[in-house]
Amino acid sequence: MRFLKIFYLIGLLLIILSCTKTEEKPDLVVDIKVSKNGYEPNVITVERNKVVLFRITAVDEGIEQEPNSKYYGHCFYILPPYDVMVENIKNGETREVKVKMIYPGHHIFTCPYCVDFFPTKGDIYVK
Ligand SMILES: [Cu+2]
Repeated sequence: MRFLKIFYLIGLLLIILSCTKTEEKPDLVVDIKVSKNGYEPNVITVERNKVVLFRITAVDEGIEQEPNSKYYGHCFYILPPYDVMVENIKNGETREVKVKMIYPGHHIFTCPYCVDFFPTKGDIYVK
């Protein structure tokens, strides 16, 4: 019973430590536009451990035309280990997310809604 408690606490701690979304003050702002032509810019280079405020603006409706459809709009999804998702960014809308860039190396961001049809894919290099 006591062992289970310890495992539970370790698990909880790992979840907290691996959380890359943050409420800390941003060190820099990165503005990104997303459309059927992809992300602009689609290559982003940041320094490790900086807090980045990503501001993502959708400039078209994405794969679906109907604003009430499930896959209307675009996403900004940074793949694991970041695993940060901003969904349903509607045409003309700007959404924000703050991420602490704790994992070095090459990471990919994409729009799972429409990446099979449009070049909505980009690279983040954390130095
Ligand atoms: Cu999309």
